[in-house]
Amino acid sequence: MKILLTGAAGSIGRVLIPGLTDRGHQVVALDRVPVPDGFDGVWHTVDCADPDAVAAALDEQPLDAVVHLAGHPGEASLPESLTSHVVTTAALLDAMVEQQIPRIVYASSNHAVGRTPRVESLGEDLGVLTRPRPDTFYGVGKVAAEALLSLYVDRHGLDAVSCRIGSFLPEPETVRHLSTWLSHDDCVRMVEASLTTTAPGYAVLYGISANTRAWWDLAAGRALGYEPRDNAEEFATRVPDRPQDEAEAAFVGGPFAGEAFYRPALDRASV
Ligand code: 15L
Repeated sequence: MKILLTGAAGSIGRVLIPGLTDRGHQVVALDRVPVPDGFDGVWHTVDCADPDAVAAALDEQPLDAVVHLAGHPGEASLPESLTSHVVTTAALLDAMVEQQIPRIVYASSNHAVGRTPRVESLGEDLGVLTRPRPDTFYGVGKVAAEALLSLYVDRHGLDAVSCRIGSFLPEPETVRHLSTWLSHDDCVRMVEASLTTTAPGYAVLYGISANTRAWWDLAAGRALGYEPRDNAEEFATRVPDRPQDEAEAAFVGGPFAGEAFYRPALDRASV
């Protein structure tokens, strides 16, 4: 497949570009930062929040799909979060409709449901039908971007898969990560399955590895062909206990659900 990948310079992009290329896909990179030294493919330096620039970049080559990773990976004000996650997704979707690009795989986040108390899901992993329950304005942005994808699927017949990614890291570093970890190799498997599964319409999956202590249900991902092979448990003896582990297990979003992340939605000039 020929795939346009946004957020190419980010941590997930830097893993997916070689990972998808090794699996025979042709990746066109897009990021707002200039092409890094040594990159030898096609790179568009574009801010995804600029609809004209996005449309022009997508128009430069025929594409089979978009993988949308671009967006600030942490908490910000509500307007910043909406621009980073919703406006960028809208710019891509409008260009995809115009240019008849049929599929998008979206890097959503576990923080779309991060305020779900762990106690409610004990004994039963959280499924994709649970209500959106963001833990931050970041999570609100992800929920809203997922809603926008669903609208474009219904209106225009696109295929869209929202991958609610857990903790994408080379290896788990905290006790929470033993539940939420997504390995680099499993991330490539997840995105490839989302790109190639037959006619998903609008679908959601949890982007985690096959962790023994998983909090989220992998059934929806498996139904789309995502078969994770790694397990955070292999690293458990290397993960130190920390005083905040218990608090981080209260809500599935971990620290993002805590009071340290409470802030006003809007920045005011007078404050
Ligand atoms: C995410 O979605 C964030 O981008 C990342 O910073 C981590 O907080 C991760 O989730 C996580 O939940 O560990």
